[in-house]
Amino acid sequence: MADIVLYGSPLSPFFRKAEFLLRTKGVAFDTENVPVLGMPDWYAALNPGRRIPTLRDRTIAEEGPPGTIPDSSAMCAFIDKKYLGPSFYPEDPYALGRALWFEEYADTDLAGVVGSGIFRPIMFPRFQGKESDLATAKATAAEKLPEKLAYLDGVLEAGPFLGGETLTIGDVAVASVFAQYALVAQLPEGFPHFRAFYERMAALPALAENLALCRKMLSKALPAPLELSA
Ligand SMILES: N[C@@H](CCC(=O)N[C@@H](CS)C(=O)NCC(=O)O)C(=O)O
Repeated sequence: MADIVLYGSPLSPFFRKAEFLLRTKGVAFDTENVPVLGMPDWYAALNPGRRIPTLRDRTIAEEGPPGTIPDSSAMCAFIDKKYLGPSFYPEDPYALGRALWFEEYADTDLAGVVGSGIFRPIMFPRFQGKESDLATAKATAAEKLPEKLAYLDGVLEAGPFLGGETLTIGDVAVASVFAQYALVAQLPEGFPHFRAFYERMAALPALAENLALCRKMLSKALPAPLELSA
């Protein structure tokens, strides 16, 4: 049994972000499946907002709320401080502030568009054997996504990562959230710096392993990513 448990689903971008840090640092962890649709009642005691993921450190407590951290940003900071290996939080104050800004931007602005506006309308009906709400997904892709990608593309003109030369928590968060789009839709035209960034991140084993599992989990409901610009 590993010291760390991640409750949630690999399909959650926030779970994916924490998983990326654990995998990169070589930390063994167990997962306990808590789906976003149909969360069990016991889970509310661990995560008062009833959101996934939640992390447990079994060295602190093996059950109940003690030992748990019910937010991905909080658990990533915990993982980074507790375990050796590459740090995702720059020492330099400005670089740290920028890294946390990109994490926040990913988890709120980008996740709102990509998760609520594209992944959910495509996948949630399919999980229940219904048709995707393609009209919502296409409208979001056409009207809301370009502004977000244009911003990130502009930042990435200056270097391979959002903060320049070094990979930070901001890059992990943006790639983890954008993966929600890439899992269900073909990559949009344009935004060459962002596209190169995403493809570089998606090739890293810590993300590639998650994506392979997610594709397998989605394959029955969605055999191939959709073309949203048609
Ligand atoms: N700030 C939280 C956000 C977590 C979150 O919103 N998770 C989504 C799934 S990806 C969720 O559980 N939503 C609950 C729902 O839609 O009912 C974190 O970073 O962990």
